[in-house]
Amino acid sequence: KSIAYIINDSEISAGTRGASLGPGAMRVADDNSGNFLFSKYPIHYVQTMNHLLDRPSPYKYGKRADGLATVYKNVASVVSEQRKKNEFIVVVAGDHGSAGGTIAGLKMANPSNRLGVLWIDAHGDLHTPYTTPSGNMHGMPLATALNEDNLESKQNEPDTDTLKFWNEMKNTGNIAPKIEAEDLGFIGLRDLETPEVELMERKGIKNISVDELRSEGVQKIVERLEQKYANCDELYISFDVDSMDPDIVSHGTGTPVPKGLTPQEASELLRHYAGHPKVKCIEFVEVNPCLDEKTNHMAEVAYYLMKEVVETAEKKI
Ligand code: DIR
Ligand code: MN
Ligand code: MN
Ligand code: MN
Repeated sequence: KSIAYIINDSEISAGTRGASLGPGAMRVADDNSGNFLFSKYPIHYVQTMNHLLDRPSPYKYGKRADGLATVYKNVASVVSEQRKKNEFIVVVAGDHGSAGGTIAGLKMANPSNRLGVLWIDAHGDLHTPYTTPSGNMHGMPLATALNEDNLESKQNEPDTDTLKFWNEMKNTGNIAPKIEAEDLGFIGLRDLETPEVELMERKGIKNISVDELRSEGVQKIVERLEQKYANCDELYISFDVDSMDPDIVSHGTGTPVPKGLTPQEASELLRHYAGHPKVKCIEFVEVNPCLDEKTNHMAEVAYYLMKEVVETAEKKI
């Protein structure tokens, strides 16, 4: 039992280009630091569909849904294979859209495991083609995991092709849903649209705000979450770097939102979960070096967090 890196340069589901360069920028940070952490364990690559970015997508309410359905299958199969070997998995991906495929892969490896998800993000990523304000599918991965259309908050009339691919994503691995709403937790949300808020209210899904985390302290928060995930067999942590404060991490991400976590708060959280016996996979997404106001700074911060995760996980494997 060891550690497996999964690198997934997919960026077909963000509204701004450049997130496919995030994993590479983190490898540059590794190289510059002299740690060569990426050479320490095997890297498994996910086949992207990034060539679809070279033309406009015909799917208005789920842009490049055709490609993302394929990416879901690709990432799910790589994740599932490593998870079956009981490796501790570190996923470094482009935009967040493919994370629904990561969740599918974990569930496919152990279908009888009750899987919990902790989503650290400025955004809820709970949209569906029926509710999306942008058509960008990085706003939708959690709805695929929950097998949720959110018709109760319907805003759009998606076409049948979009819905065909959407249904494929929800059914990746022929398991739907992958997770239950009660096993989903959020930290850091501060940019939600009404359909997401309504879905969270209907399902009782809660967010721990940046202020709450700061006033209570990370240790209190993780104790609270311990009870929430008590009945889960396995836990997946998805870390969107836009959870962090853009002023501190030099806006190096596609959809920055003010007043986020400090890198120190992120570090405390991630180190806790990297050492947690139920956590089998941690994912880093949405580093965009094209947008960084300070050369490669976000990638360096994300790389440092990943390094702490790897070094902490090494003690438990
Ligand atoms: C917004 C932004 N909720 C959307 N979502 C982002 O377009 O669906 N997710 N940035 O990461
Ligand atoms: Mn996200
Ligand atoms: Mn986000
Ligand atoms: Mn917004």
